[in-house]
Amino acid sequence: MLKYQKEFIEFALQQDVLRFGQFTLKSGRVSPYFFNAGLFHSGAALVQLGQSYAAALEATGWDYDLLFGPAYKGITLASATACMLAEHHQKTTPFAFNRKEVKDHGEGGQLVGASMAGQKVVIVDDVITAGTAIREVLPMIEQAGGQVAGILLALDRQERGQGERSAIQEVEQDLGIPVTSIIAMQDLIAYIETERADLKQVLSDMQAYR
Ligand code: OMP
Repeated sequence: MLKYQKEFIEFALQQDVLRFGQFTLKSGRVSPYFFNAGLFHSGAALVQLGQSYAAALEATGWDYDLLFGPAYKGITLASATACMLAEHHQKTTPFAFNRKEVKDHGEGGQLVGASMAGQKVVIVDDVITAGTAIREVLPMIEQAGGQVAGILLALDRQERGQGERSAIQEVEQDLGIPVTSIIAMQDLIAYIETERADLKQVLSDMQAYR
């Protein structure tokens, strides 16, 4: 595990973003942990979160032009990442996001921010479980003339998608889109195993769920 990954896990625990217990997911699965990126809700938290996303994106070496944040949570995630790419990596990265409701007055439309036409786009989102949310976003980018160059996540839950493979494998193999994340479930398990002797029950619940 890399230093920024360990720091990210500790930060998420400290902010209550990462919690252990019993949670029903969007997919209907009952999970022993939940990651709520909406609880990164201070300027200081967004700075740290943006730094972690920027570090994970830099580690990929992907060729991209623009970040896209799916409404609602992705909007702050993509903005924070763009800020930290500028601050720490000297990159003037444009970003765009969507509205959930189409605006029929003023500038109108569903997309806000930099134009995606002819651009290689990295989607910045919080979590992929079964892959439903991310699949809804892809047509929007294509219709705007963008080409999806990758998906950047905070957490890869490493769960089954629509079939036998993991949701991420499905996206990578079927859609040809690379996916990266700041941490994956295996990092969480490794962290608890090595750093948190006090969380024995959580560890066995996590291993059983995995
Ligand atoms: P899928 O659409 O099944 O990939 O689930 C992704 C979405 O589930 C995320 O965008 C969240 O809205 C939500 N989610 C979390 O935020 N954190 C979790 O730990 C798990 C989920 C989830 O419901 O699976």
